[in-house]
Amino acid sequence: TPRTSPRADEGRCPFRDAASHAPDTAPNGCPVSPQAASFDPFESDYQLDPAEALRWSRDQEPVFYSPRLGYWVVSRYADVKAIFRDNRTFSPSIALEKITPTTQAAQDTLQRYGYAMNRTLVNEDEPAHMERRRALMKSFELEELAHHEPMVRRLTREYLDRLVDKGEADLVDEMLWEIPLTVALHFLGVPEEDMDTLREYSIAHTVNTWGRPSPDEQVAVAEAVGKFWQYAGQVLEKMRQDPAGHGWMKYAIRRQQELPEVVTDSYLHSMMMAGIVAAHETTAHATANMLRLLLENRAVWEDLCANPSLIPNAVEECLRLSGSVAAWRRIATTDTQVGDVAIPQGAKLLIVSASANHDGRHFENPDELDIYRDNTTDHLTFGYGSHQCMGKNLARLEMRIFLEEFTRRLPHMTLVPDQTFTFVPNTSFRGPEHLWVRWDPARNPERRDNSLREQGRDFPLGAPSRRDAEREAVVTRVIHETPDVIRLVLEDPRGRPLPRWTPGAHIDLVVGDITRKYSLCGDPDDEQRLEIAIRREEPGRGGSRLIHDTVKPQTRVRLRGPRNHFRLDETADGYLLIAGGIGITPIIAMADRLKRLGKRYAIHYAGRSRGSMPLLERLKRDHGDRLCLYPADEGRRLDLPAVVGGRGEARVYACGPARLLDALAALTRDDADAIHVEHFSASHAILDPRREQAFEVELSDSELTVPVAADQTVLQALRAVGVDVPSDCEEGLCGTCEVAVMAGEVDHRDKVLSADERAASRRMMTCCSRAKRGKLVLGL
Ligand code: FMN
Repeated sequence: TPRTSPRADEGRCPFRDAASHAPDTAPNGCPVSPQAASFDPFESDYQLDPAEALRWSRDQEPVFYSPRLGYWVVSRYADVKAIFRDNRTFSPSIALEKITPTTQAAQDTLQRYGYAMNRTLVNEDEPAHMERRRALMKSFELEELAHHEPMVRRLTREYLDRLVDKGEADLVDEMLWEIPLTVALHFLGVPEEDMDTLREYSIAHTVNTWGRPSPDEQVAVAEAVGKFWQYAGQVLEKMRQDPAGHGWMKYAIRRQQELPEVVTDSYLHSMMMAGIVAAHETTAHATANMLRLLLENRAVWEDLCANPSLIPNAVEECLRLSGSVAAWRRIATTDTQVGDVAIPQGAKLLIVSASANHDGRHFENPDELDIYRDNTTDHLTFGYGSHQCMGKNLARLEMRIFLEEFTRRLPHMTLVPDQTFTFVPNTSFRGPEHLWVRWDPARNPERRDNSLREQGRDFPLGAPSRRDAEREAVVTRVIHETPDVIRLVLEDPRGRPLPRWTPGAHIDLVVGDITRKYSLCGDPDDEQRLEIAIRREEPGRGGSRLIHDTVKPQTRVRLRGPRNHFRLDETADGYLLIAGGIGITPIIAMADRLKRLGKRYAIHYAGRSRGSMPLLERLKRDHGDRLCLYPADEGRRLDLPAVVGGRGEARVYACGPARLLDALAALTRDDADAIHVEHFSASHAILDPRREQAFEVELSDSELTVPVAADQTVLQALRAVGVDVPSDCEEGLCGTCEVAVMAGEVDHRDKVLSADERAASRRMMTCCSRAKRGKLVLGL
């Protein structure tokens, strides 16, 4: 049950003392901190860089009440995603409400135009939303989107033809608005005319809904919005007379004839207006942000010019780091909780995806542009869950083609230095109003080779696969730690920096056809090299044997990551680190970090014999006074109950064989929050079709029933019907593929959930867990 005011009740409110002088109190009774009181999304900090403007919040107060806005602001990845996922507790009905209340004069103006913007897909509750979404989804499927590709290509070439010999251009004015707008109109089936007027209308719609216009501006904005509304109505009427032919709106008109109570008149009119904006402004902004970011990171730009296959992942990484949709809105339908904070019914929430996308709790090196990042598609720029952006794959298609054409035809393009970027002030949509670039036309590659203009390549539609994000590395050293453990030192083949990482992180090592995870055990701040230690598992699946047998100094390998599912919480005072055998790899990195932070910690390290325990010499050298060793052949056994029983307030981090970790879980059942473990394998998570039964999962939001065959995981079954659930390890170890369980009995096979969480059965890992019997109902 939600608590009424947990922070105040439990003394956890960080501003409680200072707050006795705080002028404001949040609706849950908690005092408002000074930073929260001064937060203003219409000021330039947030406008220039929303993620940076909320860094303090991610670190200190991830959910806060903003008295200036009258909204709760949510800034961390897990919280933003959880809110997106639960569209019943957090209704989207306010998504298009005017964030600045309208003056009477503006209301009168809108009324004169008969403005009646109503429900559209973005601000509609269930069950109506899914019913409509399903009825209208077809045009967004990949096969349908493929029809737009030649047009996007042709338009991009034509616009570039006009520019290439000029040497300087404002890409926003000269290209980045018009192409997405033309594509949007084509997609909708609207005649391609009045482009300038539509651009003006769209900006007015943004300011009207998400901006803070002054009372005078409000009337002018209302005029433009009113005209936009009428325009949308007229176009719709024209289309109704001839609803045959291509285009989403025509399709919707035809669907209305079949499903009149699902696709209503008011709905069509609202969708027409919202669709014109949604389909182009976001893409125009996102492309401008992307080109700016890449040109500011020249080495990355050059990588893309040299290797266009990196483009799909680069687009995704730019959407993460500098997306065009910064924040979205929800309203609480009941008393609830976000993170630790009580949220009363009726509370309005501004969920800032731009901040979530920079959250180091989810993305390693969150502020760095890393086009090899393998979980970059986890970004929340397209939202998440059943309201996720329908046009996301059209946006991807356009952005990839833009980037591919620019890197091929104008690889020498640079940003005009010292330009000031300006933004239309609003909470949610973000892109520079102008983007000036320049280049020397004499150096245009197509002057030497005319065929270059035509050489564009296409990419598969949809999200990039994790394979697109593999980075090349070279093994520079192979060190024999013990008879069956080798330590590898990996470097970038061109001497470029490798990503930094946090203790507990691992990489995926790709050698030939196999991919295996290995924890990083070197120095996290060393950008020149990564280190991993690999134990040869003689009876294993063959991956570690292949690595031991084939990898030598100078061997080229590929890497994905780093990623971290075993994060060290640095806020505690004391730590108990427990490792068995090769499980020392993430633990040594944690010990290094705790030493650097000056924290209290002890390492308990068990193994068969000293000679079989990797990294022992370094541990003795760097952590000798904190180290307790338990080599079994010397008769020294780790007395887990005694060590864990005497931990006091210390946090426990453990990695090692399953029996060690299972014993630890049994000992600490009542304090699961203080125990953090990482398993290296989950043999029971591997599907054995001979022993399994088929069952069904019902998806409560989508009202779909999906059969799961005996030889299929839930994750595979969901993907087969187009339900996109992110995943990583697919062995029940990392927790990425978790979904909410609304009903049914789960046979949990993962290593992520605690005993209590299993018993409660509110969540499950779709990569391995199944139904015990009957059907499962999932919150998807
Ligand atoms: N195995 C190691 O030898 N060293 C490691 O540092 C290591 N780290 C891992 C980190 C994670 C997050 C996971 C899931 C597994 C880790 N493993 C590690 C296990 C390997 O990924 C792999 O399962 C093992 O080498 C056996 O592979 P094989 O059965 O193909 O031989």
